[in-house]
Amino acid sequence: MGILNATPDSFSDGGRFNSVDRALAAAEAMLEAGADLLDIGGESTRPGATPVSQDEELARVIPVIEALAARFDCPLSVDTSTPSVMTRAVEAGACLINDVRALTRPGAIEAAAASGASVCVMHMRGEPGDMATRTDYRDLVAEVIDYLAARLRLLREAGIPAERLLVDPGFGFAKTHEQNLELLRRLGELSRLDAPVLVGMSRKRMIGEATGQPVDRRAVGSAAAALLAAERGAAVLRVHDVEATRDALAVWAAMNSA
Ligand code: 9MG
Repeated sequence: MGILNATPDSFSDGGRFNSVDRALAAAEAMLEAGADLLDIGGESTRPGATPVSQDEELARVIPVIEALAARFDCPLSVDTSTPSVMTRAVEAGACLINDVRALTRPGAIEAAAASGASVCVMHMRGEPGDMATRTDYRDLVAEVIDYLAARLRLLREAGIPAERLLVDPGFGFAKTHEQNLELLRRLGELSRLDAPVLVGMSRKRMIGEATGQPVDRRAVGSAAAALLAAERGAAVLRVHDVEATRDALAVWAAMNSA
């Protein structure tokens, strides 16, 4: 899953991709590099990022999804927590709703269920602005699994079929560096949820802390983390650096088939 930010304040692309033409060019490059799916978001989840209004989010995301759907035959995902954006994005061509707030906003479950799209629910505590202070867990992995299991139950009860649901443990969301590493080490335990696991560690602080590299030099560390996640059963890898990730996975696949 290639990350396509339609946000002027995105921490890792510097806002270079906030026009439709630039989004198309970035999408083409990611697809050539081997992306199977593109995730388009109009609001940064980085702590301290400026919140955007619903109208602004729609204006950023919908033209990009429409243009991508017209140009490429590639599944599209919308990264949003806003019900109206979910509805409009699916009408425009998205087939997956990627919600870091796990459909907790009022009306989100109804919008997602009515859209017919698949849904990825992520574990987080609080909001990006306060999540750094909410890292006290008794058993991190057990609590992440319990939270995701409860969301899956609720969404199935709301009429979203199990085969349309994905889960994400939320690397970097209300987790310390050590907790992120524990989550990665124990990622295989999420198989208990019986849903495909999506992970996003690309260029995040946990990669910076492990490698000592600034955000624009984290491609190798991010690819290593993606490979470790894939080995532990992750089905979808949300990444900025598609080529580096594909190469890391190709080495693993070659070893497995030798
Ligand atoms: C939007 N976004 C930022 N980080 C993410 C992550 O780790 N997972 C998912 N599903 N979305 C994310």
